[in-house]
Amino acid sequence: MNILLLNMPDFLPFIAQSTLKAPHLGLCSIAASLPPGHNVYVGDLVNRRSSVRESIIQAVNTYKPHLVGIASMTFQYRTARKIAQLIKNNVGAGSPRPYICLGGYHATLMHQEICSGEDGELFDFLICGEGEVTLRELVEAIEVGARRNVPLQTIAGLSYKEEGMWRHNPRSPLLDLKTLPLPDRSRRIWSGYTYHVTPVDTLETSRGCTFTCNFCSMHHMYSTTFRTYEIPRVIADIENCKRAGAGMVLMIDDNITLNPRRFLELCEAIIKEKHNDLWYWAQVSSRGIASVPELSRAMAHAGFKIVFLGIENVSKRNLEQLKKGDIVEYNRKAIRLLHDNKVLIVGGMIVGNPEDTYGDIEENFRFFREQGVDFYFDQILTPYPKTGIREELMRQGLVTNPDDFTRYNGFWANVRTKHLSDKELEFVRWKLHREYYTLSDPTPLYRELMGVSGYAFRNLRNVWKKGQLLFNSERTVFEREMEGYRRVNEYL
Ligand code: B12
Ligand code: SF4
Repeated sequence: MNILLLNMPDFLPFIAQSTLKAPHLGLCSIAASLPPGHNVYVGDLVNRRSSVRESIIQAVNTYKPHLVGIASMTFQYRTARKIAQLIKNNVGAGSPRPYICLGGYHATLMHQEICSGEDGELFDFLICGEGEVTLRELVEAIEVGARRNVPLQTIAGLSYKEEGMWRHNPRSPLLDLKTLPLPDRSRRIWSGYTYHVTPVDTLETSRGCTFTCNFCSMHHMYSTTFRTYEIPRVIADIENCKRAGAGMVLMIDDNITLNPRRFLELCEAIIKEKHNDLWYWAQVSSRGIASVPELSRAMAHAGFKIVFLGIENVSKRNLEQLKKGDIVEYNRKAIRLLHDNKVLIVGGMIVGNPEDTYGDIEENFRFFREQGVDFYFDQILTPYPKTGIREELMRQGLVTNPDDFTRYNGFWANVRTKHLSDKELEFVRWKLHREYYTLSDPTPLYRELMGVSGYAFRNLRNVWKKGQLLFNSERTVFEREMEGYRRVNEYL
């Protein structure tokens, strides 16, 4: 049987399409778990953004899939449904239409809603939660030729149609990670995954997180659990990334610092096995970094040059609202420890909390500047489906866009605060980002590490951005920029 697994191309509008093209790991993990004897092809559309339609048509005509699996986050779902439609209507004339199966975050959160509406016509199957075992069982059930006849109702995590009606089987228990084979990266049909020009790959060392931040979609996937891979398995996967040509590896765990001692052990193993010739990136928590001071040093030696640090907010009231706990002091300590060891920081900031005024939002930018955070990843609080914060904001009448999920990526405002409209929130975030980050001097660590060329590049951009304001009002420049971003993820 031929199986084509596709990941959606949609990306964050403000990140230039060429900056980061990181491959989807879940599909390679699923590919490795499928029964032997099938032809499995993984097509990640992140590096086909300029030719999505042609690439799909070509892939379907070349590989003639019997089953197409589509992976989609919530904001990518519009593209996912268009691709399902394209395959259903146009492709493979003369050969039987492939089964189409949707998986990933949006399917997991919204399978009931998708199947009960018109979109139920677009898909043959939906899979909730982890896909490795459920898709394997589905493939066995529909295997062409072999006719093994596994009844669909026994496949945990599967939604399927019976006599035209959708049925939703109970979710499967969380997988024992020890049973999962290493991801199979050799199944990728397109190459060219890069961070700027460096070849990049992804790997995971754990799944899940035991915290309960109420803006996070994690809990519907893994509940509040934390499962880890054995360290030798992670090292073997790093070797596979190297073999696949990676110069940089993104460790895509939700919270790799949940057990900081284990992360320390992993860094030591990377050093011992001499894999610290790669660049690594991870999402880290300030609590984890601050609680084991020697961790930052080990990370630096292991090759972590840059990390994403969930700083989120400087206001205790907002942190409380986000169910994040009081992490302000941890944030300060973590920034210092990472910088002492010359690890650059992308700071995550969430603005647009119910009580936020202009001044509250500016306080966050000021904090980032004072603390010397190197890059700002400022997002607007997003009411992702089925999250606690969505319910809370809906109850308070603060969700201004409950339905158009294409805008659910942290960049657009889908909420208002008690003091700022959604439009104003977008403007305030844009204005402060320019003032405090884009137009500011690079941090001392950035200058030291990036040398004259990095510094000059940032300054050139700053001069250009300042120049725009000589002839136009701030509002005009803002509107123009946003107009450009609106079209970024329109592919089909
Ligand atoms: C790594 C990551 C990123 C990386 C992506 C790099 C990359 N190419 O992998 C970066 C930092 C760029 C990123 C950005 C964003 N991310 Co992100 N990201 C993650 C993270 C931490 C891990 C994803 C991952 O690879 N997991 C490991 C693999 C093995 O699991 P998986 O992808 O879930 O796949 C499994 C199942 O979902 C399922 N499955 C998946 N696809 C399919 C398809 C089929 C056919 C089947 C059957 C099954 C199936 O089976 C897989 C194996 O078990 C998740 C949180 C999480 N743990 O999932 C958030 C997460 C996916 N991101 C999220 C969001 C919102 C974003 C952003 C929109 C904004 C933001 N806040 O950062 C941007 C969007 C940019 C983009 N297009 O990628 C949300 C999605 C919420 C939602 N409702 O859609 C999550 C869940 C974070 C959260 N805590 O809420 N992200
Ligand atoms: S710490 Fe991160 S992964 Fe864990 S619940 Fe909070 S936002 Fe989600």
